[in-house]
Amino acid sequence: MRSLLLVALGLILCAHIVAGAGKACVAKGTDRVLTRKIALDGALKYIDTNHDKCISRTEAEAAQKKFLTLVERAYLWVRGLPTIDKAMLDCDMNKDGMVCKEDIDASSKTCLPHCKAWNNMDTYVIQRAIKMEKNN
Ligand SMILES: [Ca+2]
Ligand SMILES: [Ca+2]
Repeated sequence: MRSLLLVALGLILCAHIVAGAGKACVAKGTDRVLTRKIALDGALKYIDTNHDKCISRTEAEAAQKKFLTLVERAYLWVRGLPTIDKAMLDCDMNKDGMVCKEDIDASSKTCLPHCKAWNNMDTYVIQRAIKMEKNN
């Protein structure tokens, strides 16, 4: 019964996404609700290593090395999928080389704009960081 309710919740959330009315979805393979804010808060928590509330290019590059395997990085490169250059272009709205709160607030249409992007941030950064924390 509980799983039926969760499936129903997921379908309702997905319908809202499709309709463009909602700003949440379900994390892939789970029953967790995922939003852009959750994905970006996680990114800040685990990528902003000097805790200045901004993500620099250096921090983004370090996160890519820390959280993605060599094979995953090669796959992104070969497939031409979003790179750090593209992420900075999409997210650093004032072009100062850092992604800070004001950039995040102003970039909802370009920086992690949809569920798939939130899921990628959740899967490849947040959940891996949580797992690394548990293993330490
Ligand atoms: Ca930082
Ligand atoms: Ca900026």
